[in-house]
This record gives sequence, structure tokens and C-alpha cells, in this order.
Amino acid sequence: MARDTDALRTGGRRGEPAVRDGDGARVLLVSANREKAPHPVYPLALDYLRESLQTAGHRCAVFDCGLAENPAGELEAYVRRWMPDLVGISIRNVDNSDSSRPKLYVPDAVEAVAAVRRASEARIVLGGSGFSLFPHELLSATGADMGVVGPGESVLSEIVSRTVAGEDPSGLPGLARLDGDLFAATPPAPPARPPAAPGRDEGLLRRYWAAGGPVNMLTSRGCPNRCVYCTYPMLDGPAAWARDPADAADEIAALNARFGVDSFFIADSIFNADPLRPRMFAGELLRRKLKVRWTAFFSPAGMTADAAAALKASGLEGVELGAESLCDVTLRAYGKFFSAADAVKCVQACAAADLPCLVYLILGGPGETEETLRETLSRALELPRAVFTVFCGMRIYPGTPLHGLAVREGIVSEGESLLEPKFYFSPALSRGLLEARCAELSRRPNWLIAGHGMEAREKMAALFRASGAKGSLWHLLRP
Ligand code: B12
Repeated sequence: MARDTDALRTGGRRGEPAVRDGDGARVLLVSANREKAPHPVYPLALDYLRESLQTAGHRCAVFDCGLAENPAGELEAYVRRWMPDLVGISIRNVDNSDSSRPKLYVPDAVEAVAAVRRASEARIVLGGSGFSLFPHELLSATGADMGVVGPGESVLSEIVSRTVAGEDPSGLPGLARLDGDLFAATPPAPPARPPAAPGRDEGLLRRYWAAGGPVNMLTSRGCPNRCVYCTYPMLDGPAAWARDPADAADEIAALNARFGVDSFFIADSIFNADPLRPRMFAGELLRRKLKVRWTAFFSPAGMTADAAAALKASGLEGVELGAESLCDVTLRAYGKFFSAADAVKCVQACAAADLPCLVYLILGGPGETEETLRETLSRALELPRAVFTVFCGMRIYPGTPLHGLAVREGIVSEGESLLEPKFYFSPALSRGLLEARCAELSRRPNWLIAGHGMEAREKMAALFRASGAKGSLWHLLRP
């Protein structure tokens, strides 16, 4: 599905052959993501990129592979008609981080680049979280001209301006290139402070909302933590910016009034990294008397029943809790700064406020033993009214402390590519035992365990969505 966003604004030339305007370049932004689970995710990155390109005087169109029936064919045809000067392709996911049922998305990106190449000689620039984690591998797999590691909004518009002026973009922050076997990348830019709210692509937004997933938005960027396996601080920087909660609430009010959207996913790395902001945000929503629901990723430390009640009153429909383990030994090995008691208190606080809570667990990572696993699971089974989402083994990402550990322990070798996912399983825990425990737990309706009956659950969720259910659905599994 494609949109010329200028045409949306002016009612003009969608799909017509390109006519040189003399006022900036024609940039096509492509989202390569076709994943529909747990819900189709609106390509928010493209709004940030488009906003900055249009501010710099360039003309933008958007093509979303996730909404196309025949993505490669439709993209090729669109490029032939729209004739972009440069094409930016966003690669959000490379795989689903699931050791038991790995799904690889790189072929979708390779297909998108090939489709553009068949239709045009336009420069192709890659970006997105998936690209940022594997720039060398993805430039090599796709043959794209260059890519941007990290936040792309200011860099992409600079690349476009320089490219149309016939200048070399070398040296721009995060610019990655592959020349023969020679890979070079400059350090990424910190995420630029965004506009109060990025302009949305109306057509896309309506289609995503009709598909039923919560609509995403950001209220902050950056992650101050250093969990051993996690990519967030690399993707977002340590603590980049936080919007005024009043601006964020205004964005919700505007999307609600304009599109009728009433379910939102705050896509911040950790929504309560600053413990004061959630209540300020909730206060702003309450002040506007909005009838909306929202969800976000929370860290356990500091949640009280009072805070949970205040957040619930503002429309928080569920806390997505990044606990990962409920055993202090394992939490320390995972690089967490909170304790098992913090996580338990957080779930209890949510239950006391009748606020649904989805607890994320990663079982079998570094430091896990039979004993630590038993401790986590017995605590989990005592938690009141929680839903669990469980991954077994840890996806190893380049440049993380886990990667270093995996090399030292001989689980992966030093220069080995991790694009095809590799997982760390604690050598001190039997895989058979872990599997057996997961198989048992997966019979409980409130335990979502990767590799254990998830296809059936995803089908069920798709049926619910087809019958009009909107927003996050996991809280329907709450005991
Ligand atoms: C929120 C989130 C979710 C939510 C999304 C809810 C929603 N409705 O939005 C949920 C929980 C549903 C989810 C699900 C999944 N997620 Co997720 N998610 C995130 C998270 C935390 C934020 C993503 C986001 O929206 N960021 C805000 C936008 C604006 O940033 P951005 O997309 O990175 O774009 C910027 C840059 O990348 C760059 N850029 C982007 N595109 C382009 C293009 C060009 C040309 C250029 C130059 C630059 C550029 O500029 C943009 C603006 O600065 C990231 C981790 C993170 N901190 O980034 C993981 C992350 C993207 N998810 C990931 C994964 C794997 C998934 C899943 C496949 C499964 C899973 N196991 O979680 C599913 C897939 C869902 C789908 N349908 O695609 C991985 C992807 C890496 C990988 N292994 O492939 C990440 C990076 C986390 C991780 N494990 O490291 N996710």
C-alpha cells in the first residue's frame, strides 16, 4: 500500500508520473515489516523521518509492505510510477527473538531492495532497529548503497540534500557503507528531540486502526539500564529525551478526536525510567477527560498500589512488566537493577488496583540453574492475577555483554555473524528440564510461552481482531 503524503495534504498527484518540481528531492520511504503478530505495528519511524524530510523541503511518499498483498510487485510498480530520487527502507525486525520457533525477516528486506533496484537507479538507504543491530550483514545481504545506524531523522534528510547536490554524505553520524569487503560506519547520532507530535500518515493510520492493534507513539527515548542481553541502550542511547507529558496527552487527544483511536501503545523503551513521569502523564490524560486506553513497558521498581490506581484511572489497561526473572541470583546475572521482591511488589500493587499485568520472563539465560528456575517459577505461580509471556534462552546481539560472555564460553565464536539468531542457554541448566517445565506451564491459559501452542493463540487473537476487538488482547487471559 502506498501513499504520496504530499498528495494527501494537497489532494494532488498520487500515482502520476513524476514531474520535477525544482523544490527538493523525491524520497520514497518504505517499511519492510510484514509481521502481523502480536498485532500489525504502525510504522511510526516513517513519521519521524518524513517530518524531518519535509521540513528540509523534500517531497515524500510512503510504501508499506505490511499492507500490500504482493509487496515486491506492488513496490516495484510504485517506484516505476513515482520515480523517487532516493529510497529509504526501514528494517524494524530481523527475527522474532524466539529460540523455539525462529522466524527470519531479512528475506523481506532483501526482496524490497531488489524490487526498488529493478525499477530505478535511485540511491537506496537502509535504517531501522533491525538494520542498526546488523548494518554490515544487511548491507551485504541486500546490496543497498548505504545505511544509517541509530536515529535517522536528521541524518536521512542530510543524506538526501547532499546526494541531490552531488555531494558525498561521508562523515554523517551513523552512516554505514560497504565497499567491497570494507565496512565502515561513523558513530550514531543521539536521537534528535522530536517535534511536539510527528505528523501522521492519515491513510496508514486508519488502516492500522481498522486492523485493531493499539496505535503507537513515543513519550521518551533512551534507556539508562545495562541489562546484559539488551539492545535498547544501543538503539536509543542512554537517556535521550522525554516529551512534556502535556504534549503527549495532547497527541492522544488529537488522535482520538480525529481518527477515533482509543487504544495506544507507548513505545518507549521503559515508560517509567523516570518514576515521576507516569503519574504526570496520567494526570494530563485525566484533566482532558479522555475515554482512552493505553499500555506501556514498565520496569518493576517503585510501583505502588496508589500509583497503579492513578494510572488505571487515566486509562492504563495493562502494565507490560520487564521482570525477566523472579530470582535475585538470576536478576544479577541478567544485569538488572531491581530485585525479585520489587517485581513481586509491583505485580501485587497492580492486582490491588485491579490493573492487568503482563510479566515478561526470559528463562535459561546466564546464571540460570535448576534451583534459580524453580525459585522463579514458584514465585510466579503465587503472583496474583498475572499473565506471563515467556522466552527460553536469550537472543545474542552483537556488542552486548552477553555477546562477550557467549564468546568467552565458546557458545559463539568471535567474528561469527549473529544475524541468523543464536541463543544463550545457561550451561548449568538442562534444556530438557526447561522444556518440560514450559510444556507443563503452557497448559495454563495465562502463560504465553514461545514455542508452546503460540500459533493457535495467534490464530485466536486474529479471529478476535477480525470480529472488531481493538487494542492489546492479553488481558483477556487474566485469571
Ligand atoms: C515497542 C516495541 C514493541 C511493541 C510494539 C507495539 C506498537 N504498537 O508499537 C510490541 C511489544 C508489540 C513489539 C513486538 C515485536 N517486537 Co518490538 N520493540 C519495541 C521497541 C521497544 C520500540 C520500537 C519503536 O517503536 N521505537 C520508536 C521508533 C520511532 O524508532 P525506530 O523504529 O527504531 O526508528 C528510528 C531509527 O531506527 C531510524 N530508522 C527507522 N527506519 C529507518 C529507515 C531509514 C531509511 C533510516 C535512515 C532510518 C530509520 O530512525 C527512526 C527515528 O529515529 C523496540 C526496541 C527499541 N528500543 O527500539 C523493540 C524491537 C523493535 N522489537 C523487536 C522484536 C524482535 C519484536 C517482535 C518481532 C517480537 C518480539 N519478540 O518482541 C514483535 C514484532 C511486532 C511486529 N508486528 O512487527 C526487536 C527487533 C530486533 C530483531 N531481533 O529483529 C527490537 C529492536 C527489540 C530487541 N529485541 O532488540 N515490539
